[in-house]
Amino acid sequence: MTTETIPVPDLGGADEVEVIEICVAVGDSVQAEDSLVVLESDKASMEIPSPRAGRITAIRLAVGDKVNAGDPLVEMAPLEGADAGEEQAEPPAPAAEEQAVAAEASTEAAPEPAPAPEAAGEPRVELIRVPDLGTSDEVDVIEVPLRAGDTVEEGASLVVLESDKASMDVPSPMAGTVRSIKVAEGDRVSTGSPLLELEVAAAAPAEARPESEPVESRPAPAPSPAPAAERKPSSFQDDVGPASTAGQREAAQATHLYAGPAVRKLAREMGISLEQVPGTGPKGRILKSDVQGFVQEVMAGRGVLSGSGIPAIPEVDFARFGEVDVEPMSRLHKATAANMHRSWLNVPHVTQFDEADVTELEAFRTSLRAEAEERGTRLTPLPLLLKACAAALQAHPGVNVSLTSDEQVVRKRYIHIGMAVDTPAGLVVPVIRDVNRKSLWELAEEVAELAEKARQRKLTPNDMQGGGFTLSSLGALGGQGFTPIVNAPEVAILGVSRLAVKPVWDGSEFVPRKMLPLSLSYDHKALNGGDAGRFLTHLVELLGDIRRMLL
Ligand code: CAO
Repeated sequence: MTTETIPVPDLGGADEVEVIEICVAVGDSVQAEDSLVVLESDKASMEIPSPRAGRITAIRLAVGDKVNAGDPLVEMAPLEGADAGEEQAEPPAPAAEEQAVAAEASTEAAPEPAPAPEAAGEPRVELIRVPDLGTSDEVDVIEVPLRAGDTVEEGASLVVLESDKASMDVPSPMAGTVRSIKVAEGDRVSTGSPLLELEVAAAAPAEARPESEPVESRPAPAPSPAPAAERKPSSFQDDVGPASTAGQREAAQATHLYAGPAVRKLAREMGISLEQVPGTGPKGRILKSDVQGFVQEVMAGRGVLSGSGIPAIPEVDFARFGEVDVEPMSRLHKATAANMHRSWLNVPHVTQFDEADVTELEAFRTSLRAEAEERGTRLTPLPLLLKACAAALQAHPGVNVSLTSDEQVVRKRYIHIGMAVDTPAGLVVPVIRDVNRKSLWELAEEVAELAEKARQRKLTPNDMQGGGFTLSSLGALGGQGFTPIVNAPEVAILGVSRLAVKPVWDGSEFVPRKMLPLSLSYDHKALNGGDAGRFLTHLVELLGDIRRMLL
């Protein structure tokens, strides 16, 4: 079997052009004109079509390589059998300039030879035309970033043109001020079409050229190397991200992600997936300003969170609907919001509900009221709940764990429980250590002490670290149940709502019982429903009969 090396074609003078996508794999059968790779300079990107049909036997470059004309691209063997039947007549090799990946120098728009200045030192107006596109086809104007009066540097993008195969920035051949713009987005232009008039300072280098001397004509860029009709219609290459497999490309194409090469390059440099960036250009095209705006939103903490792909909530001018007061969020509010959001996005939450019959527990607690007063403390349900949670965690150590990013399970031998405290400044979660080793009175004192410290904003970072489980009691406020957010990296949190006297069937009659609503939210990455269910059922049993804590 004879194989042939297919080289990188003439790139119109561009060198060191980056490979951004390889469209074929070893073993693939390709037809003439099928795309082999996509190359991209800072000004244009372009599919390199196969010059003939064949089967790929080796790929000689990789994504990220910088290549030059003549570098080996792929090895190809002739097609055999049925595949060979599909082979079409070999198309004429595209002209060198038709295959060009535009380099900055080679894509310069062509200025009209200038009329003689009326007086030395006066500015002159250059009519800038579409440069040689290497094809007689018309291409779309997809972006006109300038307005009359804008100043441009030499090399700045004047317009972005796009064919069905590629898009390219047309850089300005010289510095100047835009006098008028001759095209609009959506227009179709071809080589030589007027683009804009540029007022050029008298001292501009172009003026030094003899009037009759045409602007140097370099090998032309080719947004459309061959008439569209001759090419396979599937590709819209420049408008999809550099996906590496056919499946990814199809998926990307399905999303109709429109962006020019400079925009894609900018996004890549900033580590942004264009799929996250809402496009404001025609057909939803993503503009440079969209990428920049997106970065600003993220930096300001308003935009999409890292890689989540969640579209940002649009900013609303609430004052349009009535009087409003606006004040900055406090640091605590911001920290709580960030923690909640992080946990909400990272933790697959499940919440399980139950009710504990705390009739006896409440009777016991009430019986201790006088003693509590003597001790100068208050015995709310919370210390008893802490005690019961500690016993349940001891019996179900799988709930007292954290997962690490390198897929380890950290089992904690200590039982430290966080307690959500509602303060005027916001929510804080001080941690009570070694709950299992402390008496009810010690816990009651510590709860009161930490709650007071929290309200006076005197908690230290150390007071709020090291928890393995959290208790969030809204019982004093009311409510029948809620779904607390796991305080990651912990994996479970117990929500406690207001106890209510309810009729409970005891087997022969309904009896009034004090029922305490509980909701256990857990991280389904760490716990399964069975683990969480066993833990909550055990906790309900302990609260129903605190003598069981002695077992
Ligand atoms: N059902 C009925 N009454 C309850 C109750 C419940 N589940 N839990 C507490 N109570 C009662 C207490 O017994 C107390 O009554 P007495 O004054 O008659 O003793 C009263 O409600 C007030 O209790 P408290 O709130 O002062 O004390 P606590 O120990 O129950 O809670 C603390 C302490 C710090 C946890 C609590 O004040 C608090 O800040 N809770 C809010 C937690 C929170 O915001 N969670 C949500 C976080 S996620 O957004």
